[in-house]
Amino acid sequence: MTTITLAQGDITAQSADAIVNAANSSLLGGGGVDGAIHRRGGPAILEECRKLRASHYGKGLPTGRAVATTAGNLDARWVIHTVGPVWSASEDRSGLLASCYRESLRVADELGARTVAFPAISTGVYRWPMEDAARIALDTVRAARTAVEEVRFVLFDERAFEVFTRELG
Ligand code: AR6
Repeated sequence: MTTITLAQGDITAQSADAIVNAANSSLLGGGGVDGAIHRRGGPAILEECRKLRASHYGKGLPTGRAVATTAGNLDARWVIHTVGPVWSASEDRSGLLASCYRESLRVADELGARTVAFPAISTGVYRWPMEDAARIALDTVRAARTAVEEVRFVLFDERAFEVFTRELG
């Protein structure tokens, strides 16, 4: 039985077995959550990401997939990097957004993580509307078959926190 909890603030200040990063395919860093995780987590994370690029993910991590690295100096054992889809008004990419949550939980299960903190993937630089993103995130986690005991959504601002609170029902 997975419990879904909500928190407001900076995901890099959370304590969890795994913290999920809203990365891009390059795995080499960026802004938003990604920038914050690499800043606070330190260079060990980037070092492992570079190794992944040099081995299994030469072309980068595809959208909707997930892969784990060390969490460096974060208060977690692992960072699970996943690549959300860029929002499109003309194309329905919600399957890819759902896949980010499903694949991240699959990786979490492989690792034996019991608590996982997620940001609202794709709702920043990738412009996904918050209501829709919250619904997809919550529906996907509720439907997932996983041994993860707590899925914690860490929402950066008050509005995102309110939207998730409403959608959680
Ligand atoms: N903790 C929690 N949530 C945060 C934090 C934080 N420290 N910082 C931002 N958010 P984004 P995306 C919220 O842009 O849309 C990067 O450059 C933010 O308000 O981090 O998936 C990557 O390298 C928003 O609600 O991720 C990619 O290129 C949510 O986290 C690209 O951005 C996601 O915003 C990925 O874009």
